[in-house]
Amino acid sequence: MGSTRKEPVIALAGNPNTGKSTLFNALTGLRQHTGNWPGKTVLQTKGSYIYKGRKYTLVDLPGTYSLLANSLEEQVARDFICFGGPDATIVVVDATCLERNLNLALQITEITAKVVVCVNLIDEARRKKLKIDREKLSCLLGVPVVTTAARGGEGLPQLLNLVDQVVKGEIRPQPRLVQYDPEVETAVAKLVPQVKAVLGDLVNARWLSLRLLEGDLTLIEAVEKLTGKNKHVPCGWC
Ligand SMILES: Nc1nc2c(ncn2[C@@H]2O[C@H](COP(=O)(O)OP(=O)(O)OP(=O)(O)O)[C@@H](O)[C@H]2O)c(=O)[nH]1
Ligand SMILES: [Mg+2]
Repeated sequence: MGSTRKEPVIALAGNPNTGKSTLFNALTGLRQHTGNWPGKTVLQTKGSYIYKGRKYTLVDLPGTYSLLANSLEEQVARDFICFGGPDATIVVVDATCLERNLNLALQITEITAKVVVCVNLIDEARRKKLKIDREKLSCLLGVPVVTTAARGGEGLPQLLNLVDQVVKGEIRPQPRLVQYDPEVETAVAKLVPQVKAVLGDLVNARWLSLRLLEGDLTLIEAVEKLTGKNKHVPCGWC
């Protein structure tokens, strides 16, 4: 994939109600605008922030529990992460129900390694006497993890610093990928070279192979557009 844009684009993903918009507002302030995702009735919110003299664009994705494209929102979030070429993706998870939230985090790290996990609502977790072992979580996921309380601004400088480092390649996350049953892995191993032959680096070949095995029709459609005349899927950014 890779991007030639001067201004890095950061996607903000996460389950509903995890504080994505609170974080988005805290980072972008008044520098934001809304519209619809092209051809969809789903609201699109984009904004920008400056970090170390560099302008970053932030895209607040719809809250989703998965990226399996069961709803318009899931499709929008998936297509942006998959085809929109964000320079990094922040996955906002709820510190008070981490396990449920990590499902989406794992799905996203299957698509892209350029991920920072933001464990938000850490103040709520503290109140409930829950302790988050940030380093262990980071080690288990293979991506940087930061704890935040977006409503009070706690942890935001650390988050911006990690995002900046991932964008610049100073941190190269190495997500621990889910290993599936041998039958699935054998099929994936056969498909990956064929996907790469057609799409090159445009899409993560392992992830796409898994989805093709599932028979995900929305994705086949998206890939057809990608390989079509314009080699481009409207991602809302362009
Ligand atoms: N205590 C606490 N509350 C927070 C924090 N971040 C967000 N909230 C609250 O959590 C609620 C949901 O926040 P939103 O920012 O709307 O969540 P969202 O992820 O954008 O939700 P969707 O757009 O529906 O997916 C709001 O009432 C926020 O004020 C935080 O760090 N601590
Ligand atoms: Mg929101």
